[in-house]
Amino acid sequence: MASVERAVVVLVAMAVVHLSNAAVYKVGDSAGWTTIGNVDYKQWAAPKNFQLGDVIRFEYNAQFHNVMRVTHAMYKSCNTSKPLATYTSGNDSITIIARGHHFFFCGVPGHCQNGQKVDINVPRNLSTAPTPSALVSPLVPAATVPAPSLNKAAALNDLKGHGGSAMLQLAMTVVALLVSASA
Ligand SMILES: *[C@@H]1O[C@H](CO)[C@@H](O)[C@H](O)[C@H]1NC(C)=O
Ligand SMILES: *[C@@H]1O[C@H](CO)[C@@H](O)[C@H](O)[C@H]1NC(C)=O
Ligand SMILES: *[C@@H]1O[C@H](CO)[C@@H](O)[C@H](O)[C@H]1NC(C)=O
Ligand SMILES: [Cu+2]
Repeated sequence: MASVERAVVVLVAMAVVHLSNAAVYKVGDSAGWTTIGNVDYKQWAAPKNFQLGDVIRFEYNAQFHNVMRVTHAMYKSCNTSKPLATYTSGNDSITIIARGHHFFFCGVPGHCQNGQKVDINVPRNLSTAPTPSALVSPLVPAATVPAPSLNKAAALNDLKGHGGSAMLQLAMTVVALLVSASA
């Protein structure tokens, strides 16, 4: 039974990778994750259109740096006392599986204060599909659309407009359920 569940998890994970059109972003580009050269990570992140399933890669010398995922409050105050997660490999790939802000900094004393911190934001709103009416109107005449159908239409838009992020969320939910069921 457990092996069947594991097989399903693997299949769903493969589907997620296939559907998500995931991009890989190396933080700081060629500079990497460092305090040398005063890399402006806010400026690095600003123009990026992060999506669910994208991979954020931190490359750094593990003798001098690390990566901590933290809350917004800890991020603002560079508080390293209780990170949500800590990465120390020197080449850490983190897949973004939830919308909203994901805050990271280097936990080595002084480095966050020196600007070694980055906020990866996947916007929560879904209103970015390019031509929603063109996609929806052939399915249901606008005048007769009741409220529940609007939700379905929005989900459909999300699917078409964002490379399957609705499917991605569904798959993630299935994975979470299976993992908790087998734990
Ligand atoms: C850092 O965060 C911890 C845990 O949230 C908190 O107890 C502590 O007071 C914070 N320290 C500072 C200096 O803000
Ligand atoms: C980091 O890992 C990725 C694969 O996850 C690899 O392509 C890349 O070359 C690695 N970088 C270094 C500096 O080892
Ligand atoms: C929704 O997304 C659009 C396009 O990315 C953005 O311009 C807008 O500010 C967002 N609205 C909210 C409330 O986040
Ligand atoms: Cu550092």
